[in-house]
Amino acid sequence: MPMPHRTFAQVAKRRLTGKEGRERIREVRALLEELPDYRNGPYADLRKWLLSEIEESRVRSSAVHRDSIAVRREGAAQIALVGPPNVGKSSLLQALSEIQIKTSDYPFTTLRPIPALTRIGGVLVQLVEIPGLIEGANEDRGGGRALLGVLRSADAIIYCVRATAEPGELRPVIDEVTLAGIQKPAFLAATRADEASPGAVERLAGAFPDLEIVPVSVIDEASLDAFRDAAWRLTGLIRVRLRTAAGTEPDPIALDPGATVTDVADSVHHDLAASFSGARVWGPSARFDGQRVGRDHPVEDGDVVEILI
Ligand SMILES: Nc1nc2c(ncn2[C@@H]2O[C@H](COP(=O)(O)OP(=O)(O)OP(=O)(O)O)[C@@H](O)[C@H]2O)c(=O)[nH]1
Ligand SMILES: [Mg+2]
Repeated sequence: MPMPHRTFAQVAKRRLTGKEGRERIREVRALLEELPDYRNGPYADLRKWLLSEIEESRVRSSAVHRDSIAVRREGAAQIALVGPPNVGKSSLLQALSEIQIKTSDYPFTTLRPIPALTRIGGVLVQLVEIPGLIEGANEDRGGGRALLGVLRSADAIIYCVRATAEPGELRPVIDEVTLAGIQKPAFLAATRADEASPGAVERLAGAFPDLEIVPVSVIDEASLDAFRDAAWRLTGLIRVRLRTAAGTEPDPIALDPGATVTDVADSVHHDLAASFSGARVWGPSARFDGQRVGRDHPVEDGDVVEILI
């Protein structure tokens, strides 16, 4: 006695739920094997439906493949800038880096993610403008899935909205990111702050109590510095400078928190990490200037380290 066709349809749907691509096709094939081989009637309809599922899964997976966008990682961390159109994301990237990007007073000037390297306290960090993330992105509206994919691989997110905006303008963006299950360190940049009337930033802060608000304007250098500092804090990285016979290196090394002097030596050269005998340390992790430490001594943000061979 075969399973009643209605039960079979229910079981089939349950078994296909949440499966995509090759896995879905394999499951469909297994179901086809189990299906009674009638030429007509409800079982034949089920067969037709399952066969069409194979074809549709194929089309969907090739579409997902084509639509994914890879942004080549550069620098110590990758931070995505996301927000409604026309809030000044490209202008910010321009003000913070060397690149020339198209900006304009129209929405959707930027159509693809644009990376730009910015130097924060001597360390290069990659900022990526994510254009046009709109309501329905999770259903791929506006090519949203690929954009969410870029956000997913970033280390942190900066939400951007005009300081004068109604909070409702940013809400759909945050909702789509949340719906996609993406959770990253984040803050909210209140952009074009020079246009804002007093109280505007406080209003945004009230609407988004969970996010630190950083007001920023491309014509206010001090606000750009504060933006850089906040972006650096999002990375969670620490900065350590090397001291050599020639003096202290101007550009720091970026390391994960918890790094030791061995990691510092390793960033200079793998061989050095294998052979060095210890280090001298100045700064927050040292009990006194020039303290002699062993290979496993943990460094802290702001340390200066001399590797001893
Ligand atoms: N007053 C003022 N205007 C700004 C500021 N930043 C950007 N703008 C203006 O805002 C408009 C939009 O800037 P874009 O940088 O293109 O904005 P976007 O968010 O990249 O826009 P899309 O890529 O089109 O979504 C332009 O006319 C800029 O000149 C700012 O800090 N102050
Ligand atoms: Mg833009």
